[in-house]
Amino acid sequence: MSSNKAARRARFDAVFHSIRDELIEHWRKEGLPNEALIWYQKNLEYNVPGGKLNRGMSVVDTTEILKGQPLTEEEYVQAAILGWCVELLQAYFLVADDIMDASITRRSQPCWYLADAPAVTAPSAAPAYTGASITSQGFKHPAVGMIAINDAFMLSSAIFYLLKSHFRSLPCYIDLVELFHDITYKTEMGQLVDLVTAPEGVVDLARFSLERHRTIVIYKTAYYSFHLPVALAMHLSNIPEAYNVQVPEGIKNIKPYDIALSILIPLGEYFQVQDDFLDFSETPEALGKVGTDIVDNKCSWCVNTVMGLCTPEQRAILDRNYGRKGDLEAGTEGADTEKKAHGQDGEAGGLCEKRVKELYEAVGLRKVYAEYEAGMYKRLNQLIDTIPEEGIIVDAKGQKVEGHRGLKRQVFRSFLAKIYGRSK
Ligand code: DMA
Ligand code: MG
Ligand code: MG
Ligand code: MG
Repeated sequence: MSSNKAARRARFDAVFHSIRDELIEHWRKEGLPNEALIWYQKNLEYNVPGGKLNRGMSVVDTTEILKGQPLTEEEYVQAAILGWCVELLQAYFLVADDIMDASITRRSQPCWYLADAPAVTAPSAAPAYTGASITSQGFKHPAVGMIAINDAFMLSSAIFYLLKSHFRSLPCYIDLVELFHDITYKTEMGQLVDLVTAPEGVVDLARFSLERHRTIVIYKTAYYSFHLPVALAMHLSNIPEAYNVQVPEGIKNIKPYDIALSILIPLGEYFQVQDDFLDFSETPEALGKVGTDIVDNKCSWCVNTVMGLCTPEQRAILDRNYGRKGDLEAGTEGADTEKKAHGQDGEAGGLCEKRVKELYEAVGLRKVYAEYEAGMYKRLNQLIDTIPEEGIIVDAKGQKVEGHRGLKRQVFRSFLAKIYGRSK
């Protein structure tokens, strides 16, 4: 990490610490018991700050690009709080997603539902809450387990608490609240389509298609990962619903939120195709999570693409081995291979998964992916080139309107640069 990047991250992290303390302080004022405070703090610390933070920091970056000059301290903190709200939303989805996908690790640590429960049950060991970080007590605790379901809800509810406490007096408050509600709903729709397309134990590749894949990834990933951070920054920057902008051909009336959406959705689609490909191609060490898509019978970009490339013989191998734990051909599929399929040693699957991966290699999926990525990069850049570089708002006569900010091309360029060619 460059020192500039590390400094930006440290500044962003500092805002997390202050909102964490604010949330815990609220619980303390509610008079809740110490065990609950300790549990909630660990939930926040374990699930919210440990990722790449691309989504959260994009709110800050976008706000800065739209302003065209450094943010004041107050503007920075506002954008960073919204950024952490996006990270809280992401944490909420991931805690639930890992339970539903039967995942093992996330961000190089056990998934929250499998993690050691905070030390709140052993009275002599439970430390008094001091506001400091919780450190390991050096003994084995029971796992968090299904309390993780309520923990996920609380990560989501924290967003609305923070919006109210920091933004209630701003004109954009209701836009921010509605945006979080609408995008949450859309993401949940996507998660449902993802899950019903991949029923456990009912393997039927005929129900998959790249069209179904597209619906899944737009809803489960693109809206919250790409549209949400940019739309939040646009509302915070008081960008209106529609305005005139000077383009080389004259004056054009634009709808900035619709235009942003038209680029951010394909960007998000591309991002989830990367996630699907990395699930197959990367090691758990490099990725920080064990890939589960093949064993989980997921309608992934990989399986859909391979279905379009393989011979009837290869298709039969796929039909026999996709979505299965253990080794079907040796007759060991089922409950006793469960552990092997989702083992604790970082090994994701059994022989069925291995055969599917060999097939992916045999049809040259890596090369097809590289071509897809190059093509998508080109297409996205062409789309981005249609946005005015400066986006200066003008009236019907072409006179600059002061006090408002317009959309800028650099918002999208910077997003694409963050994800192009990623391997994590
Ligand atoms: C994740 O899809 C989508 C949401 C809304 C969390 P996924 O299951 O492919 O994600 P991951 O590979 O990170 O488990
Ligand atoms: Mg998952
Ligand atoms: Mg999932
Ligand atoms: Mg995935």
